[in-house]
Amino acid sequence: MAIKIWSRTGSKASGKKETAASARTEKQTEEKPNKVHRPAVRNILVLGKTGTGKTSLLNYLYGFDLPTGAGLPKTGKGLHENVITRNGIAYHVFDTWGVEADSLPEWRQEVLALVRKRNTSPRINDWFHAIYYCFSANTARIEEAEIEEIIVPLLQSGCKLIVVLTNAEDGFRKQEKMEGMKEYLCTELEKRLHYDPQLEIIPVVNVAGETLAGDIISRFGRTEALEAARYNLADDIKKRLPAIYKMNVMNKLGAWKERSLLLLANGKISFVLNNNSAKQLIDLINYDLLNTFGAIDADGDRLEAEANEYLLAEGGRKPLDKRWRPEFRRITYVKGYEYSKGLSVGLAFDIASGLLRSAKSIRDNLGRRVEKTYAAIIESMQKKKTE
Ligand SMILES: Nc1nc2c(ncn2[C@@H]2O[C@H](COP(=O)(O)OP(=O)(O)OP(=O)(O)O)[C@@H](O)[C@H]2O)c(=O)[nH]1
Ligand SMILES: [Mg+2]
Repeated sequence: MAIKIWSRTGSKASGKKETAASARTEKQTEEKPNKVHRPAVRNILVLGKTGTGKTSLLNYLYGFDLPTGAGLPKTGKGLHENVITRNGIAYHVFDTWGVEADSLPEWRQEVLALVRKRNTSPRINDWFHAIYYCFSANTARIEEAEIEEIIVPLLQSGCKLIVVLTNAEDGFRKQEKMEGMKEYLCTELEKRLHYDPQLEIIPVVNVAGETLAGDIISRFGRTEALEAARYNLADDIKKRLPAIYKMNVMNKLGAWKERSLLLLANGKISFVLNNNSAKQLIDLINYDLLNTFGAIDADGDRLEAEANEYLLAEGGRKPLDKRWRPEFRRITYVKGYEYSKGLSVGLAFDIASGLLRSAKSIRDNLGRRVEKTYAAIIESMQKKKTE
């Protein structure tokens, strides 16, 4: 089970391996001035029962000044989006309040629908960039329903959760309590999941204070929590981007094929100038194919730029690995030109051999060429993938 438990000093129990190559890229990016813009949007979701320190956690991690504690209006219970702009970043904060164990099943629908909608978006801007689940180490209570209704379904839908144990300041049997919570959580998750969940467990003190004996309690856990969020987001980007890109490639090529076949079915073909009409049609189809390849490339670049905004923001040093779209390396503008040339050469050959005698033969012939080109492009993508 890949549950990473953070120590108070912030080192992970299962340390990250650092290769020479990754160290090199880090160094390179450090030397270069950071030209990448910061992302303008951050979506954050905080879950947990009432009084577990969710709002305090947001204030501590992101420097907000949201009202916490007792005396808050208990109307409007549930999930709320709050937009807070700080240092040019719009934080879309989804905080919850007043949630008790008995309202978990109804809360579950709302949370899961929201997370699924956002995290399947092709724009990184829409995703949740951090999801925290709070338990208080004071009460040390973890309800089975919280695991069953919220944590497990979220993990199953591919989310990464950061479990925060709030109120982690020293206290009567505090360490023992926290160990117990971690153990209970791990055992319960192992029972329900049959793969490694992406989960971090981080002890945090959200508010500074004083013990009864007059000792100062300082806050801690911020660096660890933010680092975990950054690590999770980087992993999501790495895993989701190729699929998003592939879907876009398929959609764009499919649309090109449909447009071309429609053009061939309805395009004007002059009986006097059969061969010229055929050339004109294939030129239009070629031009469209080149544009399609250009658009695919541009979309890939835009996706990469958006990913790097997030990866390089707030102290992140590793840009997206340049090989993030390897199986689609053939799908480039240059390759598109080769395919389009293939269409023209094939046509010239058919004209020379006198194959195109009627409008119908032109339509059929060119239609077959479009289908063949489309199949060849898709096949080349799949071949590259299994190589
Ligand atoms: N000592 C200590 N107090 C904390 C900590 N986190 C939160 N608190 C206090 O616990 C109380 C509840 O915190 P909130 O942040 O309002 O809790 P919440 O989860 O947002 O509660 P609801 O909005 O009602 O769901 C407040 O009085 C906080 O000051 C912590 O880590 N240590
Ligand atoms: Mg709150």
